[in-house]
Amino acid sequence: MNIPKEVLEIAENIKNMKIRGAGRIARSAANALKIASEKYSGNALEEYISYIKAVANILLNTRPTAVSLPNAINFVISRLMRKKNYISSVEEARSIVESAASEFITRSKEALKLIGAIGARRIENNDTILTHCNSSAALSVIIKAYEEGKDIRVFATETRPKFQGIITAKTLASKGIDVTLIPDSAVRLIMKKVDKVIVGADAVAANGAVVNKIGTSQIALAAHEARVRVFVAAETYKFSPATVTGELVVIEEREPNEVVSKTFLEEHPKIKVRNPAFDVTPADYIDAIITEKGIIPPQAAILILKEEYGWVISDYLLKISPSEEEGETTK
Ligand code: RI2
Repeated sequence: MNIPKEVLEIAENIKNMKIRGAGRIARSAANALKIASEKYSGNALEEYISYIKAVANILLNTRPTAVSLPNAINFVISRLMRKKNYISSVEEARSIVESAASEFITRSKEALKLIGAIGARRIENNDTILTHCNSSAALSVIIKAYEEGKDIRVFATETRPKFQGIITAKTLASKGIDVTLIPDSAVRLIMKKVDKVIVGADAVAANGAVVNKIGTSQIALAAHEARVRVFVAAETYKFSPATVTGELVVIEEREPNEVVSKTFLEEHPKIKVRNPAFDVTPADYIDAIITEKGIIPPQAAILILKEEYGWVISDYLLKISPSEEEGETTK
């Protein structure tokens, strides 16, 4: 069964960052599964399941860091696999996949709104906020606070090398919010004027560490030094169940030509260029994580993981320490 071209296009656009932002990546992946399911033309159940799993694998291999991507795919695939023994037709399987994908997309959009409403309560009149990169979750908080009538100012970092901060600045300006774009290197100087830092997340680990756009940890360090509070806005599907068993989040390293031109690289073959896309901010430098379920201290990330992914975590734990009973059955 061929993979539909629309699905391959979504995968390619996630890879080349035409589709970007952890939440949007997750919704696009769910949508790609839905499209793949709708376009399946066969009528063999086992073949349909292998086809959907193949599509899931293509999507999983696009970008490694944002855990929202595997969580979104798991949300859909796990529903299919749990009911696998009770369904007998492709039609039933398709309806499970397609409704799970739609449910994920709806929940994700609702989560963004809730984060805005919950997070905005922490913004005070006259606050000056600093944000980094382009996070829909962080923007939801800032925009909601403004819509509630709070007089706020925002500093948006450019976010080299891909300048997503420009999207943030344009979005805020279009809403009428007072926004100033600054180079990433100006953060420590500007921090003196900042009341709160609000950023998004690509992954939240079980120990409360936050993986977000490269530069976030430097910002958190500067905020810590200046006693400025740091808030992370993140939907619960950005929490990483694999980290419960000590797995580390893979930090994506992108092409050097995002940092300097291809010509520069050719002309200076002795200059090495690195382009890590994310960094890790330890829980100690984060005051709170704003989720759609409420605001938590980063140290409580494990509670969210237990609540949202209890069953996934037990699967991981079983894999690393098979029970005696299981050990015997594999002999
Ligand atoms: P939302 C982005 O990654 C940024 O790191 C941003 O903070 C994070 O995803 C979360 O974005 P990239 O795709 O889901 O630009 O809040 O590499 O929109």
